[in-house]
Amino acid sequence: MIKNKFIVIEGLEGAGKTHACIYIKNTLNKYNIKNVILVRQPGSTPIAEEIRNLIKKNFNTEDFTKETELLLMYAARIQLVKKIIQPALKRGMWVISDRHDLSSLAYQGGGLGIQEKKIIQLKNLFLRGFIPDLTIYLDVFPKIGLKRALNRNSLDRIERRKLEFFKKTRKIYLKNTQSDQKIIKINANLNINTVQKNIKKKILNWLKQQII
Ligand code: T5A
Repeated sequence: MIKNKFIVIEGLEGAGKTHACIYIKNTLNKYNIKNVILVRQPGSTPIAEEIRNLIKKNFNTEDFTKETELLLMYAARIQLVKKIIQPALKRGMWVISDRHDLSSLAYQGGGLGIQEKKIIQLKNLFLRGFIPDLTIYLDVFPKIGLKRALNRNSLDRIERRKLEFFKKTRKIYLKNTQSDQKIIKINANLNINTVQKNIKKKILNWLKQQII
């Protein structure tokens, strides 16, 4: 028997997170874990989706301060955690989230330069020790990820930032991957079939360790 879990997928734009979330859900289903919900951050509640639209919008006359951007990310996150994720976990559901608080540490901390300790204070204040059981970090070179994102859509406000921003963001992801045993890194520069095969291998191995 395996207790229900909270799984997070992280990575830069175009890393393949959305694909991975669906792939993991299908893999869990095949192993008879059927009660799985998918959410994304920012988003997945009506209010958090409004915040998402605001965050992605290009304003011509004004830009967000980095603090505003961080607080909006957290506002959307708390809305989702309290309204959907924690109640679902209480009901015995598995939750897979496309991004979580590591994104804020990487983007607003690494990319925008907000002090890590301030972001951790925010995390402690509002998430109060609520952490994922597993994070899968899809590691992609910024140039490759942005090219994939560009091939799919026009770029939003954050995606329009300079390559340097994403390099600094990736650095923080890599730093956290090295220091946190609950984060599994997957090379997402490879073709999608190989990435999926590697995700499956890691997930099944991790599931075996969760049997009680
Ligand atoms: N943000 C978010 C913060 O700054 N701080 C925070 O705290 C949070 C929570 C959210 C934005 O907000 C920022 C980060 C983001 O800028 P988003 O749309 O949720 O925006 O996130 P994105 O990363 O922008 O989403 P993308 O859709 O661009 O990336 P995904 O989900 O990683 O990639 P996916 O699966 O949609 O794939 C993108 C394209 O690449 C192809 C796919 O087919 C698709 O066309 N692809 C591959 N092609 C070749 N090889 C592979 N291995 C491929 N994997 C995927």
